[in-house]
Amino acid sequence: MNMLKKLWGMLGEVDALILFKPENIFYFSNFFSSSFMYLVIPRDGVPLAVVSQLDLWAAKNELKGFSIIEAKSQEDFDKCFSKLQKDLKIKKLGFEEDFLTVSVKERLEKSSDGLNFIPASNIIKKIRSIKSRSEIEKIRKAAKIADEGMKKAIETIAPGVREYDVAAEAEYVMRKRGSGGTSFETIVASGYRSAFPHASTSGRKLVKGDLVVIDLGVRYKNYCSDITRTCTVGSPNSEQEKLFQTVLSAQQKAIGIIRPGVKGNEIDKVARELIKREGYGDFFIHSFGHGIGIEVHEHPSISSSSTDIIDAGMVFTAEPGVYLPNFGGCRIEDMILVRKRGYELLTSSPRSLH
Ligand SMILES: [Mn+2]
Repeated sequence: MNMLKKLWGMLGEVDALILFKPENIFYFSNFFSSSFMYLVIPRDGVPLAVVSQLDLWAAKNELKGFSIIEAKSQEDFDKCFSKLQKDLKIKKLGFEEDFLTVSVKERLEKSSDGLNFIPASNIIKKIRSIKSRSEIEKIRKAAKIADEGMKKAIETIAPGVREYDVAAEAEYVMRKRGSGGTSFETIVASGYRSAFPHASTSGRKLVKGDLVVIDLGVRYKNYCSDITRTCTVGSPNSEQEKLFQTVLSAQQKAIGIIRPGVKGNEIDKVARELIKREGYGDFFIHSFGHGIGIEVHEHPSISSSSTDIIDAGMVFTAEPGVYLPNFGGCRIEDMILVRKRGYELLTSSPRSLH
């Protein structure tokens, strides 16, 4: 496994890695479980999965290349770890410092002897941020399904239609196209509510002249998509047009500089400066974008403080937004795949207000 080679190259002296986070387990094993389990991946030798009875048959069928150990109780999980530490002579254990709860860490400490815990989360994040060809195909499909949902959402917009009608129509179409569920709660935010960057979807009825922000995404084979469009109900007025053109130019100009070697904060800065010049500087209150993959938000970060270095194979969103209280908001979000020379857009819904 290519990613394991990368992992050991970056993990230094670590003897083994223990993983509890479902998304990390999936990345290294192709097995997704929401119930408690862990993987122990030794630097040398066969990796192991300790699973509950609930996951036993699924794991035996799907967890290729792993030794499967069943644990029947919490004590069992701990005893297994104790035995593995001895058998594999683990002295330095890589672990997920950004995920493990205090109580699980205490259990590991209790059931082990002379063990050093080495933080490994940042290394795993970096490895996961460079997508393989097969991951890119799944993300591409997730993005296509989201495009179809967006098309339906925009078609549904009309005076008198409720926000959750729009969300329901989009989600139905996406399910029919193979979505495994939404990657986050679909946002349809209209009128004054469009100025809330993380608005939920309500029963508000659309009114002629409203700005409507639609933000949606799906999971396809455990990979996420995320896209946002902003529309008006009926024709836009000149202020709405100016707001929209500013956000769109900021997005396009910033996307234009994407290539390997650029830093997250350099991309963010291009969009932020353009928005500031147009007088909306105080109202772009979130980062320009975020990595996306097995999780809807992952490495890298495209924000004003991010020194993450962009590289080929990364997938992230480009989503500037401006939110004017009592007027409305506008966000435009697309998914970008970084190529050796430049980038490719994975989402393709038309960008227009009406
Ligand atoms: Mn997003």
